[in-house]
Amino acid sequence: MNILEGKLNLKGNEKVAIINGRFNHIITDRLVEGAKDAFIRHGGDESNLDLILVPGAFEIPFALTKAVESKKYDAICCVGAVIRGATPHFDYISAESTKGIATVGMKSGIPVSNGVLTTDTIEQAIERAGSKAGNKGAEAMVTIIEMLDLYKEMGK
Ligand code: INI
Repeated sequence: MNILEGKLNLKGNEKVAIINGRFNHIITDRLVEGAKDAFIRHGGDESNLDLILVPGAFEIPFALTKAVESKKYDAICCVGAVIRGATPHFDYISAESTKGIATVGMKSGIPVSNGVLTTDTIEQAIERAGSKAGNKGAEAMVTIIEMLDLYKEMGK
């Protein structure tokens, strides 16, 4: 059986963007740090890493569309933090962000990952931004690194 599975090595010439929804920036700054650290640790060159900042998770799919259209990037990692409040706003923002990233990502032809946290509490977000439950920004970066290599193996 031939197994196709991406490895976690970058060559150093890959152009990658992180798109960060700044809302809840105390959390999202940590996700960006995690993503950047993972990029460099896996062989990426920091000068090939762009950080695109948008106001909140809702705006991520719009910036993602522009970033894909620019054809500047080999892969794009999205991060943000949507934390439940007292109103239904959380449901609208998290649904639109998730759906938008998936829709644009699927049509993009390049690896796109979703590192947007959707949590009930700020404590849950902190746990996922570099403490008890790891760093979802780093995980989202590792995901696009693996997918980049898989696409190569698949003959992209
Ligand atoms: N944006 C977030 O990224 N996280 C949130 O928790 C959040 N809440 O709770 O309101 C949030 N709202 C802003 C939203 O993303 C848009 O920037 C805003 O609606 C303007 O379009």
